[in-house]
Amino acid sequence: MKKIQSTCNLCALACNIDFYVEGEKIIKVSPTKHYPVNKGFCCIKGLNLDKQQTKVKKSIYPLLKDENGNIKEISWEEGFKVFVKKMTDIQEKYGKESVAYISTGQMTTEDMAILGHVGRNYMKINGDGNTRLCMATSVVAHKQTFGFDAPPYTLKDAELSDTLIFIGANPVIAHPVFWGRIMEHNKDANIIVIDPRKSETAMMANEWIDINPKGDLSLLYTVANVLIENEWINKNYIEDNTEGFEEFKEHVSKFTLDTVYEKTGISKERVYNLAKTIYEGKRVSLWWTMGVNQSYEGVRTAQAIINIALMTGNMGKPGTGANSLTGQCNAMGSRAFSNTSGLYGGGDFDNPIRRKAVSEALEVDESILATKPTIPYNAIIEKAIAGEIKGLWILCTNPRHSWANNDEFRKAAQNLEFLVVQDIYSDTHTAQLADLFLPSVPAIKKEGVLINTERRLSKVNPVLQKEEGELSDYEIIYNIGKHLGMGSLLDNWKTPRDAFELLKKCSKGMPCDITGVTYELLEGPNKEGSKGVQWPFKEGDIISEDERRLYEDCKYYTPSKKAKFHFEDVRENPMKTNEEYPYIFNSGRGTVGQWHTNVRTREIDESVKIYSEKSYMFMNPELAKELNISENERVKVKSMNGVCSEFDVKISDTVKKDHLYAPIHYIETNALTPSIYDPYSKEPSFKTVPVKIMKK
Ligand SMILES: Nc1nc2c(c(=O)[nH]1)N[C@H]1C(S)=C(S)[C@@H](COP(=O)(O)OP(=O)(O)OC[C@H]3O[C@@H](n4cnc5c(=O)[nH]c(N)nc54)[C@H](O)[C@@H]3O)O[C@H]1N2
Ligand SMILES: Nc1nc2c(c(=O)[nH]1)N[C@H]1C(S)=C(S)[C@@H](COP(=O)(O)OP(=O)(O)OC[C@H]3O[C@@H](n4cnc5c(=O)[nH]c(N)nc54)[C@H](O)[C@@H]3O)O[C@H]1N2
Ligand code: SF4
Ligand SMILES: [Mo]
Repeated sequence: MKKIQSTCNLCALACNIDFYVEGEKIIKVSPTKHYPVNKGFCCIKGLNLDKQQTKVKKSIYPLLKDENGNIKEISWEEGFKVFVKKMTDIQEKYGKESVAYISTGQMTTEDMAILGHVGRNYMKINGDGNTRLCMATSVVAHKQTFGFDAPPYTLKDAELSDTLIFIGANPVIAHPVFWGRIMEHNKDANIIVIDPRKSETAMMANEWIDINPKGDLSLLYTVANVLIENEWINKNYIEDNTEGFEEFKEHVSKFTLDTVYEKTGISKERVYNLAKTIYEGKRVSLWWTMGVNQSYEGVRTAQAIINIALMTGNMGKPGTGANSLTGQCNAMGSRAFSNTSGLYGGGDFDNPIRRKAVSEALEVDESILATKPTIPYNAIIEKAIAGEIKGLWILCTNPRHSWANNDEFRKAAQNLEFLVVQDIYSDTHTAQLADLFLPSVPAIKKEGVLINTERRLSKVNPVLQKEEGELSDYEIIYNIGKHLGMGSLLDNWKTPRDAFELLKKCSKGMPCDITGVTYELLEGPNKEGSKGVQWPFKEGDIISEDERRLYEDCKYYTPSKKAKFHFEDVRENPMKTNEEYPYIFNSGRGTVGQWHTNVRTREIDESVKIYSEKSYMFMNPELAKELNISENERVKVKSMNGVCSEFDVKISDTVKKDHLYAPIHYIETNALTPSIYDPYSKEPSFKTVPVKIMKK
């Protein structure tokens, strides 16, 4: 029996799992004991990583839809030819940018890199990721404030904090192993949760701050003002390591305790106490996720969190930080190495120094490199609806379900001349719309690197061998490149290992320098096995500690080396409740055992047994009484975007009287969410939708 250590490719913790394999059968799955992230624990999703393509029928060969809608299996060779013919015909007829792709934070770094090379560099097309729905806000916030998309923390910081503040984050459900570490190693910490809903994490916390939806920016500015007025700030840190504080101080002076209740629903005493708690904490860490990022003012809200950490000196020290938790296993890989919003390794497409460095690393002429950032996800969908984009390639994401106002994706697909979906399942809502379906093997048969939420690189190793005819994402994309005629442009890209070596070279001298990381290091240099490696890790660096944080030297990546305070006036919610649409519909993760569009997790028996088959939403008992709605009654919910969806009602006091909460794992949820985005990050404002309820 062989033991193969690999990485869970679901959530952003990227736990390591040991697979015991006999022949071509996985006999046992157990969380890796020595791996610093999960130390012998994992959640039900990781434990069932072997259950992919087991219950649900898999395809090995491409599927092509003919004019009559009939689907037939074709050979790979034919599949590549059809792809290339259709996409190049469209480009010739309507221009290069009439084709685009949408990818993911769930493929390996090497997959994303070669996709960026084929799509962005060679085809000269736009290509965004589902990370736009998720981390785009944090990316922009980090870039503007720190000068680079570099989150400061290591996960251990949560164990070392005496005060942990979670803002719009529900790690009990979304990052369960991380939460487990806090419960095991930091029981006495003061844990505060800011969430309009009594989430599972709020239930476990010392204090639940039951904020009005999107009251966060007003709350955070008021807290900042109280900290300043009481001189509860770290003047030395501010002076030495930041810029823009005086302007920020002036800005927040308008946010007084007298008006905070009406803006946030939190009393002035509680807001004062929150500021005092931050002041009194010795090691304060602030953690945020989608309750912050998915907002029409997400970037400024994320920066308001960072500002509090900066002004109190809670940065770069154990147990501190303004810490954005990522969602998908490789969101960090896509951020630094996908060639979508910046060059490989970071840096703008128009930065001549970076262009030279990257073209030398890739051994290509500078003219090959993409010249501008991609247009964002929403623009790709809008252009498809408008008929400007005619060919679309979707990889490892399920937008017919997960995109905001998701019927818009159906409309977009309808208008396309050619939709290609590359997935491990051919029956997803998106794959069902495809003209050409390209089946990839799941990660259990793939090789590559994932970068987790604390910037830790770890390796996905093939636990099972591919069957005859099966291809990995890397091989599919590589072959498309070959059939497109890339020729010698693919010479340095033959395998994932080749791609990784190129990315290392591109990262040289950048904040995310990984020149010292090798596949061998990630496979485990000693008997114990791999512990992963956090970036930066330069050539010649040695691993002395399992956990490393950034900004310990107080040097940021801006030209002045100082972090910059960013702030702005609080915006009105572009979609406010009114008499006709009086309730706020919130959405997010439902259970630990369900993953996003529930494509992969439907294969986990233990999870299927406990979750509801039908879409449901939580409703407060008082509202249920007022509307005369009983438990499990199916009701219609209509949103301001004009769409109607149905949900079973689960009566629960975890939601406030005029709020509703629905898990995202059902396609009904995103039928209701609006096409509203943060102006800087273009991340959808998923979480607050005015709706009305109609009895059936
Ligand atoms: N089991 C499971 N785990 C997952 C995933 C999954 O699908 N299933 N997905 C992964 C991914 S990709 C991601 S991005 C993460 C997401 O992880 P989280 O962001 O922690 O999860 P969500 O449930 O989307 O949202 C968190 C909380 O934001 C709150 N919220 C809504 N509006 C507001 C607001 O205005 N202000 C504040 N302060 N809070 C608000 C919601 O009530 C919710 O409790 O989870 C990852 N982990
Ligand atoms: N209302 C609302 N909507 C949301 C959110 C919310 O909080 N509220 N959250 C948003 C967030 S944060 C996210 S990240 C998105 C997630 O949304 P999606 O990315 O659409 O969700 P997934 O179900 O993870 O889809 C991944 C797809 O990739 C396939 N896949 C898995 N492994 C592989 C592989 O190795 N190769 C290939 N080619 N395919 C593979 C799976 O079968 C699945 O079809 O949803 C967003 N939508
Ligand atoms: S906590 Fe996340 S990374 Fe760990 S096993 Fe569960 S889904 Fe996988
Ligand atoms: Mo996400």
